[in-house]
Amino acid sequence: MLTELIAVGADVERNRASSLAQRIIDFRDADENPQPAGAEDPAYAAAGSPFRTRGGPLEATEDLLQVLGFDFDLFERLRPLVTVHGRGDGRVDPVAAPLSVLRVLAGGNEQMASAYAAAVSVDVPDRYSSAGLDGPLAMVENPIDGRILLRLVDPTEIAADAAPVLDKRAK
Ligand SMILES: [Ca+2]
Repeated sequence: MLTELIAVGADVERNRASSLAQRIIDFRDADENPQPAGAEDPAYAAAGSPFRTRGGPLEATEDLLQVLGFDFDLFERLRPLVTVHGRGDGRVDPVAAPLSVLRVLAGGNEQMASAYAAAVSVDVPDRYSSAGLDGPLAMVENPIDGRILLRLVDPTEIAADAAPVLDKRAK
């Protein structure tokens, strides 16, 4: 899903997006075993990068710039979509995310993507913010294997009286 976000959100060719996604995972995970198309410290050294993998969560969106292969142009395209919070949870900003990105994150479910797009344009952000979330799209790290997952948080999980537009969504 992270690959999809990079590919669609930043308009990056899919193989490159997959590699970048794997490098983000390697940047964060504690091991030194690179993903198939990822990069651990030896690759950073070989590429002449001044940075090394963190072995921990991203602390700021700008940390993406330390990941091998990310440049400022790519960062600028991704920044509106991804925010990084104190404990390493990145969340897609649904207000900034275009429908094409929402569609990807909804697993191709056009109806769900449209419902979320409509929801964030109404008053749902207040509900998420009162629940400590920035929006319905949460990027979370699987604590077991460190994989980064994206999931949609159903507004009805947060407030029983979600925006009327969401009532139209098929259950
Ligand atoms: Ca690794």
